[in-house]
Amino acid sequence: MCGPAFGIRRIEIGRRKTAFKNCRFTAFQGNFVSTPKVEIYTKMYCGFCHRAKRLLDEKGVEYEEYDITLGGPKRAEMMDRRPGASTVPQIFIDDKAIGGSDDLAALERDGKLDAMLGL
Ligand SMILES: N[C@@H](CCC(=O)N[C@@H](CS)C(=O)NCC(=O)O)C(=O)O
Repeated sequence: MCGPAFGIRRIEIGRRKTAFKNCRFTAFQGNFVSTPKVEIYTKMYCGFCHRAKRLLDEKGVEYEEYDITLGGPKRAEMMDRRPGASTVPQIFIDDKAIGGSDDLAALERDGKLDAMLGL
């Protein structure tokens, strides 16, 4: 959850100093606005992963990609965040589990994705 907090991160918005936690900031017309944090767990040679990333790229959204082709701690982290997940990609927006490529596409089809991405 991205929201005001004390002592985490301090940034000036207009004349107001506000602290936020778990937020990403983007400069916009001289001010900073918060943008959702998008994360995607992927594997090499995964068509569904490419499809999900293409949609995010088309929207001009920045995201953190974690390649778990070889397993490792990031795979364990993904399983922690989405217990029972058996496929990649697994996508998170502001720490909320979205699901995979089909789920992302469904949000887009239903006209809900842009708002979730802060667009
Ligand atoms: N419906 C899922 C399908 C995802 C899927 O089948 N991904 C394949 C890779 S492209 C997968 O994870 N297979 C199992 C594995 O690689 O362990 C989605 O839209 O994300």
